[in-house]
Amino acid sequence: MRILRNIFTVILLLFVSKSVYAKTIQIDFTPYDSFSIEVAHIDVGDTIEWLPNADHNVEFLGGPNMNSLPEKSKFNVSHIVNFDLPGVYLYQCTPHGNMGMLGLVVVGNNLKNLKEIEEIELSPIAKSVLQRLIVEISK
Ligand SMILES: [Cu+2]
Repeated sequence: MRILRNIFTVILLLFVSKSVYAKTIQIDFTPYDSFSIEVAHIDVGDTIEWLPNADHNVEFLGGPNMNSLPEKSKFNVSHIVNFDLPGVYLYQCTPHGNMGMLGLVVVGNNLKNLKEIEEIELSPIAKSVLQRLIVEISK
């Protein structure tokens, strides 16, 4: 019986510690029409909160599951997304995406869909910003 209880305790601890260690990071907007963190590295299960802003928002263009991307944010409302799928996510600010206001989220250090992310159609300026951010991933 004691061994059963010990096993149960270990399972419980694993479960609790997973939720305790899940982090939330905040991303803000800079005065230069960019995201305060352009390449965010997070663990599976972590959450990102984009702070409310009147001029900028968050619109996902790609992720590990292209059929189910996080929803687009509204202006002036804090936007909270929990990332359960490992892989790379690309997002833009809707009004400033063409001028390269982009961000990447790398979940679980997993780059399996990076090729698909690189192939997403963007304006020429946004494309060069994306190339710069991809270089930053490996730094
Ligand atoms: Cu913007």
